[in-house]
Amino acid sequence: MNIYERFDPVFEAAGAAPALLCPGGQDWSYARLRGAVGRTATALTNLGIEPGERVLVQVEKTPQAVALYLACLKIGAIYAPINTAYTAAEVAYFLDDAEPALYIAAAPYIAAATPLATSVKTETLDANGNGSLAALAADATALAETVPRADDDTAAIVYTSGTTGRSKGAMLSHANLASNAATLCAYWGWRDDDVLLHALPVFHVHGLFVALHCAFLTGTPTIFLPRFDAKALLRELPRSTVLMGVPTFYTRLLNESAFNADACRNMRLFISGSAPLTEQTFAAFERRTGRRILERYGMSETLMNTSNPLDGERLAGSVGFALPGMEIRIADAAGRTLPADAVGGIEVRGPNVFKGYWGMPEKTREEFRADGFFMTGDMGSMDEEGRVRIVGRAKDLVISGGYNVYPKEVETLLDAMPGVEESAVIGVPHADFGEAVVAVVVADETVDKACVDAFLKDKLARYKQPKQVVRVDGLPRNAMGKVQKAALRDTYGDVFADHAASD
Ligand code: MLC
Ligand code: AMP
Repeated sequence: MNIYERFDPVFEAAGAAPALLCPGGQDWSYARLRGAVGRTATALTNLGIEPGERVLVQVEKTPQAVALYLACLKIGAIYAPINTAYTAAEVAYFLDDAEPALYIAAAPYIAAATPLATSVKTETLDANGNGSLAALAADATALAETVPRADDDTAAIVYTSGTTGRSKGAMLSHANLASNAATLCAYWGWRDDDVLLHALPVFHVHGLFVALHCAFLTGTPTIFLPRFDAKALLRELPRSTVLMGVPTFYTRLLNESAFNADACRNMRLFISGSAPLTEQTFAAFERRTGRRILERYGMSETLMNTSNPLDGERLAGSVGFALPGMEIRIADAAGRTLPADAVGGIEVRGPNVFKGYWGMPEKTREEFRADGFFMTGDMGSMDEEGRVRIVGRAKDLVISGGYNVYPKEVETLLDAMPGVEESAVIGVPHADFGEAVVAVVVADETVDKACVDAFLKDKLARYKQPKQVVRVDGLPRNAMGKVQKAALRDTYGDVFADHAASD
C-alpha cells in the first residue's frame, strides 16, 4: 500500500488542527497541508512525472518542502532528497546516478549544478517556499486519488556515502517506511496531545521519516524550526512534549544556562540518535533536568533498529533493545551468532530493512547474508537481556554532528591536491560535533589548513572539509601496507582539546 494512503485519512480527520507550527511564519493546519499536497501532486503529474520516476530534491526546510515530499509519495514517484550543503560538483553525481525525471532546488543551485550533469528537467523551490513549482501548484486543482503502490515499491532513495567514496542510494519501500513509523509510534507511546519539536534537517531519515511520520500517523502538531538553534529551542520547549535530535543538540542545549528542569517541564521525551551519545552527556543531561535521554539506533538503510524503552530503564552507553518485529544478531565474520556480551558485527533483519542500493546490485549482495540479514558495518555487543551496545565501526566512517563523512571521498580529493603526496582522513573527538574531520597529510610546506580549505571549497560540502590539517613525514602502515588509522587517532586524538575547554 502507498504510505500516503495511511496519512491522508489522518490529515482529513485532523482538518483545522495544526500540522506545522512555524515560528516567525505562517502556521499550517492539516487541511492546508493536505491541500498543498494535492495541488503539488497535480503540478508534478502535469510536468509528466510518472510513478517510479525519481524526483531529486535539494531544498531548504519549509512547509512547501514537506508538501513536495508527500506529493511525490501520493503520485508514486520516488523521492530522493539531498543535503543543501552539497556543492555543484557533488550534486552533479546525484543527477547522473539517480537519473531523475525532475530536479527541484533553489534557482542558484540549479544554475550551478545542471551544466555539470546529464540534462534534466528542473523546477525551483526557494528558501521562502516560493518558486516555479509553488507557482504551478498554486494554479492547480488538488489531485484526489493516491496512486496505488505495492508494499515493496520504492518510496524514497536516501543517499548514504560508500566506503569507496561513491554515494549509494538506499531504496526504501512504502512498507519499510510504514512499518517503522507504526512501530516507533507505538514503542514511544505517541499521544494525541504530543507536540513534536523539530529542528533536524529533512533530507535525512532522522528528520524526514523518524520524526515527521510519528506526527503524521497521529495528526499531532510539529513545531517546525528551519534549523537547530539552541535559543529557539529554549523558547519552544515549554509548548513541546517530544524532541528528537542528534547528540550535538543535547550538548549545545547543556551549554545554555537557561536550560534546566523548569525549561523541560512540559516535555515527556528527549530522543537521541544518528551518532553515539556519550555517557558524559547522558549523565550531565540527567543531572541538569532530572530526565534520561532515550537513545535509539538506526541508519539510512534500515530506518530504526533498536531503542531504549519508554517505561523501562534507559541506560547510558546502550542503544536499547531490538524494536518489535526486528531481529538483531551480533555475528562473527562468517555470520555466526556470537554469545552474549561478545563484540562482533551488528546484523539486522526485519520489515524496516531496505530493498537494496539503487543501480548497485553487486554492492547490495555484498552487504546481505544469504539468510537475509543486513550487515550494518557497526560493531557491538548484546547482553543476556537483549540490550545492544555499539562499540565502534568496521566501516571507515566519521560521524560529525550526525552527518556522515566517508574518509575515502576526502582522501581522494586531497591526494589530487598540488603539494600532497598522500593523505589519511580520521575522526577525532570534538566537544561540539562528537567527532570532527582531521586530515593527516604527507605534503610539502605549502600545504596548510587555509590552502586545503581553498582547494576543497567548490568540491566538497563544508561539513566534510577537515577542521584541522596535520602535516607529517609519513603515514603509519601495517605489514600489509594499510594505513593504521587507529594509531593516527591515538596520536592526534587531542587536537581539539582546547576547543573542548572553551566550550
Ligand atoms: C555544520 N558544520 C558542520 C556540521 N554542521 N561541521 C561538521 N559537522 C557538522 N554536522 C559546519 C558549518 O558548515 C560551519 O562551518 C560550522 O560547522 C558551524 O556551523 P553551525 O552554524 O554551527 O552549524 P549548525 O547549523 O549549527 O549545524 C550543526 C548541527 C547540524 C549539528 C545542528 O549539523 C545538524 O543539524 N545535524 C544533524 C544531522 C542529521 O540530521 N543527521 C541524521 C542522519 S540520519 P564554518 O567553518 O563555515 O563556520 C542517520 C540515521 C539515524 O544518521 O540513525 O538517524
Ligand atoms: P546514516 O548512514 O547517515 O544513516 O548513519 C547511520 C550510522 O549512524 C549507523 O550505521 C551508526 O554507525 C550511526 N548511528 C546511528 N545511531 C547511532 C547511535 N545511537 N549510536 C551510535 N551510532 C549511531
